[in-house]
Amino acid sequence: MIKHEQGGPAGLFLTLEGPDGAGKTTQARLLQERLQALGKEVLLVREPGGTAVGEIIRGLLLDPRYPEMTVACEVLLYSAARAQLVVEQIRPALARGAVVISDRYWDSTLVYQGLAGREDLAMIQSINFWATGGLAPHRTFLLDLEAEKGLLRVRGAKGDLRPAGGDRIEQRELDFHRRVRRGFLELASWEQKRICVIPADKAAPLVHDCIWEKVIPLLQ
Ligand code: Z5A
Repeated sequence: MIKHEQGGPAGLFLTLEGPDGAGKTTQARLLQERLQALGKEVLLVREPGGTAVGEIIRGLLLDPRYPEMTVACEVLLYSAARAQLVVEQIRPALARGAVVISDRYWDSTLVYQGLAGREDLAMIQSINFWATGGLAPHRTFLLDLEAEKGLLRVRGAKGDLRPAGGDRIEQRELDFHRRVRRGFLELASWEQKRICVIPADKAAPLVHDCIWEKVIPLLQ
């Protein structure tokens, strides 16, 4: 795995990862509220996006009009948005001593484009190391949920798992989303110290409790 500098100088860098619909955005907000209630400065960002340049790249990446986009092109665009986010938002916040919560980070590229997308993993690691200056999260919470359940959450309760509608990535086949789930678990097995696997198939407040239990020691 990437050899990296961890978390930056003063703050705490946390990331949330997992398949589509695992509840990352919900958990990021709950964690932000809990930390703010303790008086912590919290920066919540999402990937791709979080900067003016990054939001434009996000629009391009998710646009269903470009089904021809290659996986290599995706790697470069996600990493470009990340490079901008790290310099503009994440590093300054960490330097102030803030807690940074990122809704997805480089593990998503390693999994969606590498392990599930079958693009060169070592190359993705090198590009990301370069793009971020080697800035790794202190802790990553992997929300683990079966692909079918996550897609049902995202696509509504109609029980329809067919890849119609949704953004360019949501439209991919169920088999791809199953590889995403397996890919995240594989990554977690390689980096057990950094990546905590959180079962996400329970009510949101219960999932939050599991995450919070692991955050408390990091605040001390
Ligand atoms: N992508 C990539 O390929 N490579 C990369 O490097 C990066 C990203 C950074 C980002 O789109 C897409 O880009 C993503 C991966 C790819 N793939 N897709 N599509 P996005 O940001 O729009 O989507 P996302 O990050 O996958 O988020 P999401 O699918 O919208 O879901 P989520 O953030 O994990 O979940 P949520 O928004 O919190 O909740 C989804 C629904 O489930 C919502 O109705 C909630 O109320 C409900 N929910 C949440 N928690 C629960 C629990 N515990 N129980 C029941 N229902 C729940």
